[in-house]
Amino acid sequence: MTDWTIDRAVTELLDREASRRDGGRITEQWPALDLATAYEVQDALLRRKVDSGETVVGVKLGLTSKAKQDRMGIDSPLTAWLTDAMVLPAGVPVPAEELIHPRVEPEIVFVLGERLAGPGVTAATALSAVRSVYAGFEVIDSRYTDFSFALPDVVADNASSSRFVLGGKSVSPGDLDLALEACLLRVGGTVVASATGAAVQGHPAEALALAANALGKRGIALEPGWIVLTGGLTDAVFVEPGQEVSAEFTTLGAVTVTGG
Ligand code: 0L1
Ligand code: MG
Repeated sequence: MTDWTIDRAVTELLDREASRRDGGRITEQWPALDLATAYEVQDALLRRKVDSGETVVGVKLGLTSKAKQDRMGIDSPLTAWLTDAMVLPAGVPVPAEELIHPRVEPEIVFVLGERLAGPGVTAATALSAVRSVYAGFEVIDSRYTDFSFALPDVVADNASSSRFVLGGKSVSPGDLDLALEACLLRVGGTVVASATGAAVQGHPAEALALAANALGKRGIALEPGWIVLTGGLTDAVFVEPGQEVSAEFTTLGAVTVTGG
């Protein structure tokens, strides 16, 4: 018999976020926390954020690339929520004083022009719903010590979501080959990693289809105007105070974040 509930898990994770405190895996204390229940925790956590004034602006995928899956030791992609409070305006440093142990990762980002509802969404239908494509950085900040978690833990924790920033250039999806779109990740001017869009499920539109179909199973559609982060192309990197981390894409241009 456990005294853990969905409500208690939400309270614990939100308290860790607010007090900048990491902690152990919830699954250590609540081994019966399965994936379906973890998504219920994630949705309940979103409801608390919405009740406190935040607005849903889209969804993110996580663990869609081998680089991320190998680093985290989990080979299943996942979905989570994006809210307006997670938007980091271009040029604003990562707010380290509000976060626990932020890392940043480059991503290909979609903005939808049309509604997308699974099941049965293919990469081709998914791409036809995309209005524009951006380069982006996600700032992740796990509420677990050392980013150490099992799949239900990270799903419950809204996939380590914290902030995200979009590059300044909007590209129509028909104007680039997203599988071949290359990204160079630089920390303080030194290239530390590189990838192409194919790193994300073979093509970022496959990731978008995956999100539409996974959310469709829960009766949720992706709405026009929503932002979709398709998942880290490379492993995430720490960003030191004052340090610049940039991702330079072939067609999408460059996006930069600075450590706060
Ligand atoms: O984009 C991503 O793959 C983020 C995954 C979230 C889990 C994590 O790396 O903390
Ligand atoms: Mg990410």
